[in-house]
Amino acid sequence: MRIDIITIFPEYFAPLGVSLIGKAAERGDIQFGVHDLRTWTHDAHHSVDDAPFGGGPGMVMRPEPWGEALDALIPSGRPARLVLPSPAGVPFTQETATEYARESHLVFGCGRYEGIDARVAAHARTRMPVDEVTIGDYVLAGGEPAVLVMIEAVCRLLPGVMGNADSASDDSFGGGAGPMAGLVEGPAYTRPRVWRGREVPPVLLSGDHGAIARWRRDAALRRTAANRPDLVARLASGPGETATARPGPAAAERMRLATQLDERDRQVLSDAGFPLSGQGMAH
Ligand code: JAH
Repeated sequence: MRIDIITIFPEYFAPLGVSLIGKAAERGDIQFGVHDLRTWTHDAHHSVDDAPFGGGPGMVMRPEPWGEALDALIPSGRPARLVLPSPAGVPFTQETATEYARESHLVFGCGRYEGIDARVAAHARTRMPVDEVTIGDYVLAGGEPAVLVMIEAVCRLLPGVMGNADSASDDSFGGGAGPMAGLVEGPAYTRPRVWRGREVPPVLLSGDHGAIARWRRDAALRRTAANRPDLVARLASGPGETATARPGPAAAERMRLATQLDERDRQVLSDAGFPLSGQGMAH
């Protein structure tokens, strides 16, 4: 996979040389290009921003350097996706990461100030897919940390990048169609069996794989109920119950998740303070 990054702070991306992603880059499994946007300025001050039309606070990134950068980095006729982090974007999720991991060329554009002149994304959309994405509901000073986050989430899914090939597939949100789909991970334990008077749950030492799987699912359900009521709402409701702006894959996903809740799951959730209405459910 090739990944290009356009930023006014190239030094911000030094961490891409570290750890498993750094090793993958050394092997050539990922090719990174980190580019200073000021390369494509022509004035003496290498200016990248200007005052907003219509007034208001702050500055906006000028379109001309962005246009030249994208022209230089994205060959026409070869597939590439442009990703622009923005607090106004669509949520970047594990599903987005799996889609990006299938791409051959990702280009990340890091905005600063009040964002990039909107004509840059509009023009780029005539050439390639362009995603404006958010990694969460908070405002950063620029897109750089969001790009590091997305690169980590995508690259750990590439074949051969992670040390353990199957640990990428069944962790929190990674379960896809697996038994833990829609749940966060439960707690994990290692040696010693007793630490500061605290024992590892005995079922994990029992060798009873069925009992261990059921215990882990109960623990995951309880932790999801405590920490992520939004995820429990998706698990517990069928496709007809949650209002959405427009019908889409979300409805089918909720149906699949809802039908995966068995009677024991419903009891665990009920005990955790989520009485399930039964509305629109099979039982
Ligand atoms: C802030 C350009 N979803 C996190 C996120 C992503 C990008 C930005 N903020 C938050 C941002 C200022 C300028 C992008």
